[in-house]
Amino acid sequence: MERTIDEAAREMLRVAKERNLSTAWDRRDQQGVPCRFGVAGLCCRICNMGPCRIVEGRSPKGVCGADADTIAARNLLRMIAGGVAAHSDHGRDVAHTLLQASQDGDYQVKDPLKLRRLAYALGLEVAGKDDHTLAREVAEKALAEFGRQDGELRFVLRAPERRVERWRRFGIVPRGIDREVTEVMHRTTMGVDADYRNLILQGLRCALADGWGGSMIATELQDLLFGTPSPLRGKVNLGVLKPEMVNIVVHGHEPTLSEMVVLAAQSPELLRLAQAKGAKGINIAGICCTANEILMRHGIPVAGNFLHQELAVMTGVVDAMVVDVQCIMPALSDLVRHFHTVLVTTSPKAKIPGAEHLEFSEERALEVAKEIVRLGVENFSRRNGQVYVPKETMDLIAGFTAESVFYFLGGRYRATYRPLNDAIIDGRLRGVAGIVGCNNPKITQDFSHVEMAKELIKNDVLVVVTGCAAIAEAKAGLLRPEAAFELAGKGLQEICEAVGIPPVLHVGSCVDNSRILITLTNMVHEGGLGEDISDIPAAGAAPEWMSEKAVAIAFYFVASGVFTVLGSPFPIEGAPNLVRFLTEELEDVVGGKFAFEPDPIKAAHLMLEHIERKRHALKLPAPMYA
Ligand code: SF4
Ligand code: MSK
Repeated sequence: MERTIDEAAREMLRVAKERNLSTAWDRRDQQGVPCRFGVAGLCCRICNMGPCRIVEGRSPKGVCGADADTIAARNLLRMIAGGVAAHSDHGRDVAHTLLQASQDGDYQVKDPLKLRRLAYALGLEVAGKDDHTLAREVAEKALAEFGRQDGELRFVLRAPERRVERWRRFGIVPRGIDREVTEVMHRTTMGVDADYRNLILQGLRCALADGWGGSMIATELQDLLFGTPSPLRGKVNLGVLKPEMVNIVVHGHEPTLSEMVVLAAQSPELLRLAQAKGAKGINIAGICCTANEILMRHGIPVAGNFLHQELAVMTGVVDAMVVDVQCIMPALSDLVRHFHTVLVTTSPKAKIPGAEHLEFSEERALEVAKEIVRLGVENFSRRNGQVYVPKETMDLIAGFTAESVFYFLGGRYRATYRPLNDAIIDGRLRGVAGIVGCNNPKITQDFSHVEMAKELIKNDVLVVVTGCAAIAEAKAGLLRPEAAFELAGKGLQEICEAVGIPPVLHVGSCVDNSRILITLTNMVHEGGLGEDISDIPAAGAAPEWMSEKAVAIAFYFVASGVFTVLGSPFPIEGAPNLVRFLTEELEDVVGGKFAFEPDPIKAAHLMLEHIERKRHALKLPAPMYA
């Protein structure tokens, strides 16, 4: 199997081989054939009577009597809870930051209009309050959602009425974000819930507490604090690193830190210091979702996606890699020992042995960010001369949101979903699709993301992307408006040409998948495409997923009524009833279901078939350019 389709990554993998440096791909090979019990989901180690393994014919049940479906469902639920906890803890941190926002502080309200809209949606009295008073009230309301014991999460009520009714009917409206995570952990402990269907219902409720709770809080409050993105130009891939400049790579997830690093890098005092060290300036670049956050709002260049984190260090020009939380490989601390790079951890939640720890705090945000940037600048003169920076860069447009995409489609002064809905109704567009999620060294890097997107746009499906999928599409040039002429079907091409957008729209980081939920909801409200998200000709995919967060995302999309295809299955294949429930029967419950398909073209066709079925159910005409 080829390791990557990205030329820059190929070059760096050659460097790694020459210098005998280990990468995630090598360590993946060293793992050998994975444990078949782990792959099938048939290993349970939640109590000390075990660990138990289900072996057909020999031990069909664990010591307690739990069968394959129960064990695999419990394991899966714990993955969901892990993902929901990660996204939601991020959301909680942002709410804490919003509490600190003040007129003269490091954090201020950057989108007062959205603040008022959001305050209203949260049921707050808006009139007569200044921005910072209102921001504090919004932050307090948001924080209360985490510890809420009963009732329904506030943002859930933003979903179409039919959807909320369906969730109520099956008892899966999330009550409080922390409560749902806790309940998953309770139900999956020894001797509690043994019914795989009942377990999955709680998994759906917990995932909804992410998509319509923690992640949505993160996205919305980040927009308040750092500004709601709007379309802008940027660049991607390892060629954005500049040998003649101090390079500081920010990696992780929370813009609370990276926004301050971006600001600190503009400080005249640090720029002078950089010059004194012989550098031509300070270059900030991002990896993973932190990259997406600062790209979306400032056009800061992106060095790469998940599997680029080690490759960036190997260029020899990264003076500091600054990380906060999530998707940070502990391998980085071994790797930086071969280079002058300083690895800086900043969160008390994520320390890595061997890294320099400089704790970030919202109270001293800019001050700490300056200390971090100074570390990088000081380090510039310690470069040891072994430098290899690939030339590859690619232009892109990012910064689309539930608000801005359709502002564009509706023309400059008509923020409306009408043109999008009409394009689907008259068959110019077949529908919409979301491609999200990670890289995974088990799969050729970026291959599935890119091939799937090309197949969908060729068939007149407008594609939205987030997270590392978005960076993959960007590296392949699909986020350029020109890609529409090169690769899109005639209908999509006409739309892209009329409004000057790419055929693949970057809508943000992993927590920004909540923007897709709002987009789908707005499409329902605009009218003509049914009364629920599950009526829309739409589908989702995570072709290269690896993180528990991707499991949570996949579950909240399915729970919201979206047919979702994963490039590799959940670890449940040894549990046939559970597989059938998730891939067939679940559609009767929530209107969405899963499919597992490793071939990205076949997966795209599963999505297209689903879109066609939905068009048929809505009695829409055949696609205009079929
Ligand atoms: Fe084994 Fe049951 Fe304990 Fe799991 S909960 S380890 S199946 S005894
Ligand atoms: S960063 S969760 S590898 S998309 Fe959001 Fe990328 Fe997946 Fe992390």
